[in-house]
Amino acid sequence: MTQSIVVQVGQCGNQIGTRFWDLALREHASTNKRGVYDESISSFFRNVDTRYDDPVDIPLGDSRGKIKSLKARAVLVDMEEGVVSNVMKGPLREVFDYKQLITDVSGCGNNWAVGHHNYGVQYREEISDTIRRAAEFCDCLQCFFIMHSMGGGTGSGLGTHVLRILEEQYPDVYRFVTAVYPSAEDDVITSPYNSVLAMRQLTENADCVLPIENQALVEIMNKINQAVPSTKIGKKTFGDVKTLATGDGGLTKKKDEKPFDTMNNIVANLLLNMTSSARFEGSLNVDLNEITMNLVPFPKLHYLVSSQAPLYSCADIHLPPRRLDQMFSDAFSRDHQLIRADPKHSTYLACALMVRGNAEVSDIRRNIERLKPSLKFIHWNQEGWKTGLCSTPPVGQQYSLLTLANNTCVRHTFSELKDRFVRLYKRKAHMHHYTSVDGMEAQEFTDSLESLTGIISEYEGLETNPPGHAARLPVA
Ligand SMILES: Nc1nc2c(ncn2[C@@H]2O[C@H](COP(=O)(O)OP(=O)(O)OP(=O)(O)O)[C@@H](O)[C@H]2O)c(=O)[nH]1
Ligand SMILES: [Mg+2]
Repeated sequence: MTQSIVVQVGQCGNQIGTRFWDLALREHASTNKRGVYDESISSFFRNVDTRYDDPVDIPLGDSRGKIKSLKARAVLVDMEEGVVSNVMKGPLREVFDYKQLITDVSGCGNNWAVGHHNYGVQYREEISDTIRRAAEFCDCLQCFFIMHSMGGGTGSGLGTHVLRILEEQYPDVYRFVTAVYPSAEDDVITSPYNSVLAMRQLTENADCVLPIENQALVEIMNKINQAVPSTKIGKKTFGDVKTLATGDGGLTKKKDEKPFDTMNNIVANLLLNMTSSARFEGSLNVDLNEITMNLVPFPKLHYLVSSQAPLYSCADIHLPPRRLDQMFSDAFSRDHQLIRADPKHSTYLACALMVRGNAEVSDIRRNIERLKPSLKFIHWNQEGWKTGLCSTPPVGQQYSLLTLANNTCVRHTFSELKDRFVRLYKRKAHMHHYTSVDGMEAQEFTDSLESLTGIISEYEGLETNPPGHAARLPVA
């Protein structure tokens, strides 16, 4: 079994990370009833119980005291103290030890350059050492999962500096990035700069990026709330409703929930589903390295659009039934995507279907055949499907589906971001905050814009090349 390390950077990265660890513990607690430290748990947790072969205490239900013997394979970085110190005061405090934390006091003030250049240089060694310590606890380190937002300063700036450190020091370990893109109404005025500067680094140094738009998360949440009104859940009008946005059964209780938690639970579920075959046995496992191998045909075009279904599940007859086939149809619809885009109207370069729970390979094949006529695959990869089946379903559900698509629709999200960047950049507004930072060159703005424009036009080129015409090959 291989292991992965999560590096969570900045407010958003740490808040999403916390939801991931909480829900991952919930999953292991529900499947590993005897509380034995096994290979499944070892992929993301290490055992600090010195009686190695004895059962360890996995935090089941309310027995919070028992968490002490498991530590997350995580590194928490934030240049403000608030979020990380809240984590260390909260119900998950025992999952991390202080040697895994790197914090400062002042934050990066929503400035990519401060995170990337100032703190990047200042904390480089400490970050390398902390990651090395986490890596030394692994027998076979396969992946890093880096989580951060694009719009602020720490996650986008220092997060992408961490990515460079990983690229230099662990060139053979896969780097998956979960990147939260700001919505147009974001309260960070400089978020287009931070996002575009960070994107150049993601394009250059990541193996695979899962872009997520906050606006898409809000829309998914609204859809869930419409279908499953929370007041009714409170009054127990419905049976045991499970939605992607609730974290019931985790260590965090309702009263401790933070504003972003419901949105972050959706992202945490994406990561749980993506890593399920690394964490559980399955009949048709998709190894994490197979994701990049199968879904990334050109090195820089490694942005994967994700979607999940069902958004909620409930045995109650008052809710529309969500049959297995419906789950496949839903996952391809616009309103299940984690970015605001419609993959059905664009071109697939490849697509992974990662199913968990009570389903057969034949169910997957049948649905591929059924959906195929409504989807446009690039002419040189008409059979570009990768399928996985993990027999362990998410907690409380019969089955779930995660799709990861390399689809040209992602260019619309990037074009919107580019427009917002250009609006500021053509007036050089706010630029002095960046260029006054040691190590930051004005040239980085032009280079980053050029890099983004390149990605957009490569995806565009693949969409407009009709079959039979020699495709303009993306630059490697
Ligand atoms: N989905 C989600 N988005 C978040 C969360 N926290 C912040 N954001 C978004 O992230 C962007 C701001 O980035 P932060 O992560 O707060 O910034 P940071 O990385 O801590 O950087 P600085 O505070 O500038 O040093 C905005 O677009 C916020 O809407 C979160 O927990 N979940
Ligand atoms: Mg912050």
